[in-house]
Amino acid sequence: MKVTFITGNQHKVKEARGILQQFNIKLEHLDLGYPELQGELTDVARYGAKYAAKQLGTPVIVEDAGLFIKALGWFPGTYSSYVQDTLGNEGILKLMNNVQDRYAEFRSVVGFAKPKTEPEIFLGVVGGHIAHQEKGKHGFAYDPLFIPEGYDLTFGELEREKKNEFSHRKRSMENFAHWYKNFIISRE
Ligand code: ITT
Repeated sequence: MKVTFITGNQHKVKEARGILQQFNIKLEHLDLGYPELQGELTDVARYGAKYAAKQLGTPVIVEDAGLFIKALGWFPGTYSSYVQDTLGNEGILKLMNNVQDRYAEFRSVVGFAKPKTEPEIFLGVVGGHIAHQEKGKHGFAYDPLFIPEGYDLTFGELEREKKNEFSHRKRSMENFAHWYKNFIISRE
């Protein structure tokens, strides 16, 4: 059983492969590029999956993710890519200077589409806190800032296998995998 993952982010591919292999789903990777709307993660994933499936003529998944910080009105949220490339983690830490409520969520939405049907979407969320400084060399982007609930370490300090046990991506990909298995079986 396999599926094609459209993304420009190699870190996501490595994480998703680790997660989906537990469901015996082989992930093929293609950096096709797709127009990313500015909007809700679900809309971006829906549109991206539909667009890529049409272009390729095969079923695909895409995934849109972001870091949502409560005290900042859930910023950077859907602006996570732009903010990572401009303010970066140092900029986020400055915005969080003297902020007591450091609650944040990583959210992930997987979009699955076939060329001729409407897309399906699958959500995953993990709660946690923004650290007072960057920590750790694992993971990517916002990982050194994010301390998942129940832990004293950031995602940046966790090995990929550990992050993969309970991350936002684990949860969205797992939701997708359960659905996909039933979907494939129901067509056999
Ligand atoms: P795509 O090609 O799949 O869109 P992307 O890197 O642009 O890859 P997103 O738009 O989904 O990915 O992510 C928005 C930002 O959040 C971007 O800067 C990512 O690097 C970052 N991000 C996404 N998932 C993350 C994770 O698990 N840990 C840390 N940062 C993450």
